[in-house]
Amino acid sequence: MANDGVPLSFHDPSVQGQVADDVLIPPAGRSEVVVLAPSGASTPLQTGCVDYGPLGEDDPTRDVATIALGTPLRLHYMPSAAAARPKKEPFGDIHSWPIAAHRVVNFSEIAQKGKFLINDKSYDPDGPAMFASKTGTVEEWTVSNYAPELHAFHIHQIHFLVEDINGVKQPPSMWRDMIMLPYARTVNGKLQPSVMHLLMDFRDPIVAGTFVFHCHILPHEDLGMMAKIEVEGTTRPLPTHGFRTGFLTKGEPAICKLPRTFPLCGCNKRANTLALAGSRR
Ligand SMILES: [Cu+2]
Repeated sequence: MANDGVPLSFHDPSVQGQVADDVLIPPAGRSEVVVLAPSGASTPLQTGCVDYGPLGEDDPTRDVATIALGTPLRLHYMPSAAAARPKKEPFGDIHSWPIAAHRVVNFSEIAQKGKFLINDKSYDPDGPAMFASKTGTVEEWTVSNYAPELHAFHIHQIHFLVEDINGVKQPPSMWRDMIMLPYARTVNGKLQPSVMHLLMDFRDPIVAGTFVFHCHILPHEDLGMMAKIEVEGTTRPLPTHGFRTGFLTKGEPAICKLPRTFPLCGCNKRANTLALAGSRR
């Protein structure tokens, strides 16, 4: 039904869901699914074998839980069809927006030295942001993996639409904030990085400040595979003081008075929300 908190119908309401026997969930990814009850008395929920590449760790199939059927639950409440109807992409079709910037993001590593890099740089918490972007815009990022193992691209604050992976066009339901980067392969003695194109959605006025994008395989992140992005809001106040109000229409400049008034941690979206809730009292 949904991935990373975004319903499959977010872009196209006619998409009501997908039927699948298994779902690839990256580290820190989220999927919402309805499971048909298994027929047996108890059934294992398994994490399947994932090929992490020649340099990656083995990740074999194993049970993570056992599902045992009990007495059928009687559902006392189900939302109405109208209430359950998913909201459509609030800023309109992302494809209809101009691309404000094209950026290249290369994941690589120097395995012998234990270095994990983005654009040949190791994360420096005191260093400048790698990219400067603007609230109210859409950017296209070309993200490549030059390492012979999987990495997991994640960005705080926003979602992105995956356009293609290694040249294969992706469905319009591919809104994520987590995506596995296929590992690089060596073909005829030449390293071939994986490549994907992402439409990065900075249109929400609440998206502003300095935050990070990184590999969500945590040892990689901790060894440097992380970078900062600084998203500049505008100082013009929101039309109303509400949170997630005044959605932008196409061409309207982004408006947010919040970006620099709160500590710029990686999760200032939540900090902003809490601060707004507090200010209403
Ligand atoms: Cu990684």
